[in-house]
Amino acid sequence: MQLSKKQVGPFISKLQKIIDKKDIITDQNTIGPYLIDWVGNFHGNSPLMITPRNTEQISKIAKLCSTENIALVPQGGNTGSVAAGIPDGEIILSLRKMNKIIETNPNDYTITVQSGCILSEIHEAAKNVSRHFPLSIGSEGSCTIGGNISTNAGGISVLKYGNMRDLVLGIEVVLADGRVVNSLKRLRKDNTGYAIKHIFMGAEGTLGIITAASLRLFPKIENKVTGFASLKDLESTVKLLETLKEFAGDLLTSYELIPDIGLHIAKEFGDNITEPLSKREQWNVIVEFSDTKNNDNAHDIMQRALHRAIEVGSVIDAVIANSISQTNNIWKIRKAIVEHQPKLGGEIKHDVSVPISSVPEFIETTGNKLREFIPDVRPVPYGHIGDGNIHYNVCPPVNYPKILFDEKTTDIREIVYESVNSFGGSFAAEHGVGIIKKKQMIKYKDKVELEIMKDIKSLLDPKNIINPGKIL
Ligand code: 2HG
Ligand code: ZN
Repeated sequence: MQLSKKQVGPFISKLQKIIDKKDIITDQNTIGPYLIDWVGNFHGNSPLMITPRNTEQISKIAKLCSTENIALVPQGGNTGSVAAGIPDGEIILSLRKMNKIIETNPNDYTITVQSGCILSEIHEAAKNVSRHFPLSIGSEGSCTIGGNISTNAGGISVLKYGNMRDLVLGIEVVLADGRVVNSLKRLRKDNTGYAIKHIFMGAEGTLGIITAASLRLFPKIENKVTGFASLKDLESTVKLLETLKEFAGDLLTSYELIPDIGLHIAKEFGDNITEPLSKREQWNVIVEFSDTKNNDNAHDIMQRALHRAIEVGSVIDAVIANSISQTNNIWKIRKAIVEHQPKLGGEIKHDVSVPISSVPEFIETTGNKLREFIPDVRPVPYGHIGDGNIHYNVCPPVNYPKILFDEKTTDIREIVYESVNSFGGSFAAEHGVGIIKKKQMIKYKDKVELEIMKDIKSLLDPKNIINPGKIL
């Protein structure tokens, strides 16, 4: 399955009949960065990286690998956090050079792209035709759309626009035997049996290599309004969300939880961040409205909604940014938490979701259980509370020995995931399963669903050559 040292040379000769020499890389220094996942926890190895430029080449490569029984790992921008794109001796098939915008159709509100396109480039291409592509995630400057689709990425706009899955109209995929699923249709309605495209979304590259996709576009956003509110208690996050939905409906795009420890991280380690409110409270949210009209409407509605929330007592204090620098400052807090959290002496990540109304109780209960296990442990639950997806990351108590904390990782994970499960939640909300969460897959995934997944995998990839060892 993996390429032995002896096999590398003859295999390269065969590859050279399909792709250019310069798209075949064996230099370990060049391959190095593609062997480490974004979190830095997982170090893989690979004798070879190839960077094909079109679907036809990928189809021939898959066929060759299938015949020769050689496994490959598709990789996009390598920004994932569950090591789904990291090889363990397999070849890396990088999609980076498949980066063309194939066509934009503003009248149909669609864009068709190759899978190696960087997300922010798709944002720009949409803007250029007065449209909006809404997937918004921290790594948008380097992640690729193929990876976004393969992991069914989420981010800060799911509340309004849905997950990546909801933004894909059509897809082109190369299967393990080299066949190409050509379903790049730009249709919003297509009831022709099973929705095959959906099995490749969230499959983390285990069922085929996504080579292109047709995506939904939306009207261009002309005005964004960002607010920051401190809340009476955790329960009030749900109440404020209700008020905002009632006042603003579809204008509400993001609703992100920021705990006081998040503000502490941002202030302590972030780049010149000012706290938006004069008094730091335990629970806070960032609220964003986006409007297709450039007038005061969104701002006025946010002001009225926040006033109402203060009147009913769910919000203690709030501010609406009135300049770009104030807006940036608020979002810098959010980014600083992601970046600087490990500086609290380590961090154990949990990307989980529970029903929105259960989020407060889930956060409280899980915190209590963790504190029973390690007194003064520091949970940092933050993120996409508007859709029930919390990054329930856990940091050690102040001055706690790192080795001791690392030793407790398995127990901490167990506490968090058991708690998630007891609330009917998911142990993998938006980052996927990869290698990191395979144990939880066996423990928590519905048994029959798991069987069907295995059946689909062996149907589409009987020799187990595409991203073996991931998810299942
Ligand atoms: C985010 O929401 C990312 O910024 C990363 O999903 C979250 O792992 C994390 O802490
Ligand atoms: Zn997230």
